[in-house]
Amino acid sequence: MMTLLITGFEPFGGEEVNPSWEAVQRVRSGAMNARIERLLVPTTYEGSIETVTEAVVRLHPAVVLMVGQAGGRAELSVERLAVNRDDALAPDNASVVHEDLPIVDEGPVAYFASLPVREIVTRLHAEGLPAAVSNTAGLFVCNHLFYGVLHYIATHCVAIRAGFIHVPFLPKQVTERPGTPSMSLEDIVAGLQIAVDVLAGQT
Ligand code: PCA
Repeated sequence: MMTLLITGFEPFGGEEVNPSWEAVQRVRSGAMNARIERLLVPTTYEGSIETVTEAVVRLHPAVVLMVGQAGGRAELSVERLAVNRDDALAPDNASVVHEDLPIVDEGPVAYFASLPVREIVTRLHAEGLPAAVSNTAGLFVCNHLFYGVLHYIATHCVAIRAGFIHVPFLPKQVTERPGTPSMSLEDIVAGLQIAVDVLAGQT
């Protein structure tokens, strides 16, 4: 039985919900041979990577799928790349701001996601969901976690595949933001479920 670890983030930036965690809680194990473990990650530079790597040590997952909110994006973004840089004006949930800092001193410039990003996007399109391969997960806590987990995997020589999907705001988050895109929780959950099914089917 393979374990798939799927993570979502706490609300941040004054929001009451984070669609990533709302959706992650509703994703089900897609295949008979797959077990899903769900994990809530703090939206902080400090501790977010460790929260996930501790769960990796405890659960020995074959796949780690991290999910975060990308307010303003209209589609499910399957991230291709994590870069070794924090640089955001926004404070994290511990009121910490990181301006132009490496995540890992002397670490590689970037890591590719080790998931079939193109195949996941193709499957999402086939099910009628707006989705795209994205080449930037931003330079805030999501990219920080994504890079940190890929670096952990690379430096600990563990055979784990890992990737990141950014999801849009929920409709209730944009009621007072005219023109800002959103996606229903139902569609976000359906999209994550497809990604999980692709990954469970491959391992
Ligand atoms: N999105 C933020 C951090 C937490 C989240 O859900 C980001 O894109 O960096």
